[in-house]
Amino acid sequence: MDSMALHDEIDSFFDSAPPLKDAAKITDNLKKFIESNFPVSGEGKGRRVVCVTSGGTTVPLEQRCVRYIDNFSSGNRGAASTEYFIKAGYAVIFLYRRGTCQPYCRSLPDDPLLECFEFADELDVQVRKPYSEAVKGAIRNHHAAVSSGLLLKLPFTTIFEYLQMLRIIAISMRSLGPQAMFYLAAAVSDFYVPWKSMAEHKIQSASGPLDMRLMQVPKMLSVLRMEWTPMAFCISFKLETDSKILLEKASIALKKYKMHSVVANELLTRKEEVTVVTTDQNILVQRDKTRVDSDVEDPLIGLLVDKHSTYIKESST
Ligand code: PAZ
Repeated sequence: MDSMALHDEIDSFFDSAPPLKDAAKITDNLKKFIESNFPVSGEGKGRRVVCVTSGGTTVPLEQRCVRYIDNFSSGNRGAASTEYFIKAGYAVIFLYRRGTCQPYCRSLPDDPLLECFEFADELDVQVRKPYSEAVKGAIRNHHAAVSSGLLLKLPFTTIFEYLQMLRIIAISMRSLGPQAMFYLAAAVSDFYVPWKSMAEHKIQSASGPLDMRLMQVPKMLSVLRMEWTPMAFCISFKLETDSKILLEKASIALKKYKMHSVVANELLTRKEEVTVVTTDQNILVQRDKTRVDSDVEDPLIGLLVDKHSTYIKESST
């Protein structure tokens, strides 16, 4: 597709999308967050800022949405990566799907409120002993990250919200130059129903089998990379279930969208290993299997932070 046709598709996606609620508030919060980590008066010096996207986007089938198409993403990758970026000194804009895994909460049970707490007496609630350390750790680390201005959490649900928010974030991060990074781990829908051709009310089953045409979601990666935030260091992800095509597809995405690296992963082994695909090499990154509590995000973020440092150095010469 030529660039003009892509721009037309992108414009028509945004023009017809339901307007984002709270867009002005989100823009204002982003401005404050970026300014506090990278002051305009700081002569180009400040903290690096990464936008981590996490979890899957939904595709509504009705405007007053009863049904939607969803995907498998748990948000574990984005939540874990956020913790390691903050540990490495980054400020993180965490663009996440509502209800998915949150930073510092990975060691809590799925239903922490009911599982972790009990009545101490008739009135007071206390943490149950087996969860005491996990709960204290989650509260301590989460509060520290948010209150020291290192973590800004922005939730989305639909593909419409996600792409509108990503664009606002990218444009807000433009002033950071090469200190900005995108780590695009969200599982973004490839197909959607345009808002204008979507049924307003609940689709009726009495009308017989459902025949619905889904349009392709315009690929915005190249526009993010070349126009919204042209100096940022950009990492995208490629997920496949067929290992035979994974690296080839990642390498195509690297070139097509001019990413700095593409992290390739397979559905079943994604928690064990990933391959970082760059223009000159493919680097296999694995979880430390000698430790039960290790994860692949730890070495992965270490590697990407080093690559980002090299990129910043090269950009300034
Ligand atoms: O969210 P999660 O931890 O369950 O899975 C992470 C992932 C597989 C969604 C991510 O690593 C990824 O590959 N995201 C991009 C998916 C895609 O190709 O659209």
